[in-house]
Amino acid sequence: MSKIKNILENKVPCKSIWFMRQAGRYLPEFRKIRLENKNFIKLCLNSELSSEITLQPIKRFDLDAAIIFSDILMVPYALGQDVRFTSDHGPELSEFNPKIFSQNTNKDFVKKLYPIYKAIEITRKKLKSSKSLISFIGAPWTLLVYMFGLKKDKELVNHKILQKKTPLISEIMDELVDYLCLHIKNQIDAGADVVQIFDSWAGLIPENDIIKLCFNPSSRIIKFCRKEKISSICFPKGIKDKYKEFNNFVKPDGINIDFEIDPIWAKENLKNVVIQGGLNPRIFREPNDKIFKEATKYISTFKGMPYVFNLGHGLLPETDPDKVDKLVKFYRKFNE
Ligand code: 1CP
Repeated sequence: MSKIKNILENKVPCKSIWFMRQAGRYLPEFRKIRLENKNFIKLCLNSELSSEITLQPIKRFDLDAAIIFSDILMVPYALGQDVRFTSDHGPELSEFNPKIFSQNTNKDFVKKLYPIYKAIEITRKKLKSSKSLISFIGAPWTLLVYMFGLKKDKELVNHKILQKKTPLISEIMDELVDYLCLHIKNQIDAGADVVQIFDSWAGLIPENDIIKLCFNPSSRIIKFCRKEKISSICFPKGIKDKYKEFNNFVKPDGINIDFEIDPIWAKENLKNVVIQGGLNPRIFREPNDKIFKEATKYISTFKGMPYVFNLGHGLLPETDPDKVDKLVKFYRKFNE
């Protein structure tokens, strides 16, 4: 059993480290492949290259988990929306069409995503059994933000648009949960041993809607994982002290805290769950001693507990890989 699955399943205080968004943008070896593969969706659907990119950070830093190289927006793509990645504006999706959405079938959905499952299969064969292979999905709300174009820059579009679209959003959300569970199951069957659920835009949800748009759909997904004996980690980024209510309501195996959450508060308030992450990825802009000092805060707060060392959001594109390497070495030495 992989170290991280063991921590999640058996709540053992075992040392482990990986980073969100570890495979990609900041690595020169990724950028080289990316330069030769201008179409990002096609790159995600190239199983051999996806596997190679997944393993790049493992080769460099010998981390305890690999996260499969793919994207949360592969699901809207598989459900019939055009998805384009532009370097200046982030992802751009064609307008949501309810008619196209309703014509989707499980069979077509799985067929379109099959190269991801193949990439997982290839990668699992190349990874040591002690290393976890993490699969992921975007949480329904975060996917809907992209699918319906609900976000302009860092803010939610105005409440009127959201309210007008709410009945359709609720309807789509229910169906989306079913597709996401299917995608989780297929990734696990292909060889992944954990699923992480990224709700990167949970912090944008108006207070009155958080149960409907975040807690309920996440809870349905976690119930599915529990029924299928799949280890899960939720990341409801930006919901501040509602992390506690989220954890009590959704009950995932693991919860990734974001960098706004005080680790001591997390230790006191997030019970019956494995805590992961927290360190601000912006810390890599600082000199090494400051990085180590900040990392020590998390390591010592969660000492003796089943904690997975990670960040409070993904590695930023401008991160210096050498600093990541130094932090991994510091973490290993600290825990010797
Ligand atoms: O232009 C490029 O080279 C593409 C950059 C890129 C990469 C490397 C995108 C576009 N996605 C990815 C891979 C990716 N995305 C992974 C696998 C690699 C890894 O984690 O190691 C994962 C897990 C994601 C998840 C993802 N995609 C999230 C959730 C996590 C988060 O950072 O909040 C979100 C919101 C997306 C959407 C997305 N995909 C890509 C972009 C530019 C965006 C918008 C958000 C962003 O700027 O990251």
